[in-house]
Amino acid sequence: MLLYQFCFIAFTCVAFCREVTFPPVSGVQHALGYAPDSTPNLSLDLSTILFSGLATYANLPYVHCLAGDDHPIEKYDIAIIGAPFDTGVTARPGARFGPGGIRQGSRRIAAQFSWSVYTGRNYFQEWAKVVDCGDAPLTVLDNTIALKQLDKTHRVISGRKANATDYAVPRIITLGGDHTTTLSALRSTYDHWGAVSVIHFDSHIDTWDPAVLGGGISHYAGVNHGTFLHIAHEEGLLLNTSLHAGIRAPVSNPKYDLQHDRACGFHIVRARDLDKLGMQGIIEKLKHHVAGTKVYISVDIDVLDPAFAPATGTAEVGGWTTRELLTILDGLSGMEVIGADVVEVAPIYDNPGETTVLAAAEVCTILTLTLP
Ligand SMILES: *[C@@H]1O[C@H](CO)[C@@H](O)[C@H](O)[C@H]1NC(C)=O
Ligand SMILES: *[C@@H]1O[C@H](CO)[C@@H](O)[C@H](O)[C@H]1NC(C)=O
Ligand SMILES: *[C@@H]1O[C@H](CO)[C@@H](O)[C@H](O)[C@H]1NC(C)=O
Ligand SMILES: [Mn+2]
Repeated sequence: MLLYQFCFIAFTCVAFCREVTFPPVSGVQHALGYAPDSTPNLSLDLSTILFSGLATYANLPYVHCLAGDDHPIEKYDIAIIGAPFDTGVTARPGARFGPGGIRQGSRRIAAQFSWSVYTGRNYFQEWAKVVDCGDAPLTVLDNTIALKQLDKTHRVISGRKANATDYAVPRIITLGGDHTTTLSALRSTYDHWGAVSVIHFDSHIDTWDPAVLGGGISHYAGVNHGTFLHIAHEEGLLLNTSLHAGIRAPVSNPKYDLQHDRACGFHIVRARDLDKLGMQGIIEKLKHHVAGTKVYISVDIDVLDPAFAPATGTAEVGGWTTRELLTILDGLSGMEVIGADVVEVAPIYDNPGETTVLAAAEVCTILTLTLP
């Protein structure tokens, strides 16, 4: 009897179950990029699907920018390069995984879907060909060698002919990495463009004299994420029209540190100055201060409050919100920006919602547009 019932149920199911057809996954994803008046192509064409394959920044094409001379590669105008280096950090390590984290945070960003509702512009479809060059190969065991490898990475990537004719050489946006990595970028911009004004978004001044921060231990220890701007000044890479934005971390010696900061060519806009000046006031102050000079924009993600960017090496409370930073960065377009970075992203401290890497990915998108 039992056997009979079982056979009956099995038979009726074969005979009467609905045939459920799920739409092919490629069809659903294709529809994201379709014009409103066309019908999605539900074939199984897998060749043009977004959000799959390996993660490049913003689904941009990967180019092996560090290939040897015998290996011809596509031309580009703006190169994204990861700098997985975090042994110059003075607190929490982990920014060596920053480039991968920022790419993960950018999975939903794509050229075909990037028209800004604020500016009406598409960060990836203007004059420039933007590509992701992957990460620089940096040894994790020797800072001196790693920074020389990063210097050379910048030389090779910026040493090629740009795709567009207006600019002779490509420009670079670095994904850090701790802030020490900005030193290599500034050496490279100096080679092509001379000394620059740095607009340095950070909660810390990062101009500490190596004699104060690390150099008392060894010369080697004096090259770190809190001294790189001192070293850049010493090497003559900076104009005295540089400034910090978002500063709030305490200093170790108010007289010496701040005087020294001015001697390195910096003016300070503090985090709470935003409360008085408003965002437009901050934008005008930054633009006015660097007017007429070539500009490098460096964004330490710790400029944001830890509520918006917990995943960083030296978090400081009382910072700007993500929206405030994005508005200020949008306001900086139109200057002559010759390079940029977003650094100090240490994904291990991020939350399950990926708050920090999402913010860093969006910052990088706007930086792409500030390069005119
Ligand atoms: C749909 O894509 C397939 C594979 O690329 C192509 O052969 C076919 O012509 C496309 N159909 C339409 C209506 O565009
Ligand atoms: C790159 O250069 C080629 C040849 O000049 C041009 O056709 C193409 O539009 C350029 N690409 C971009 C994205 O500017
Ligand atoms: C900045 O440098 C310029 C040119 O070298 C010089 O004329 C000017 O006095 C300097 N300004 C400050 C504040 O040091
Ligand atoms: Mn910093």
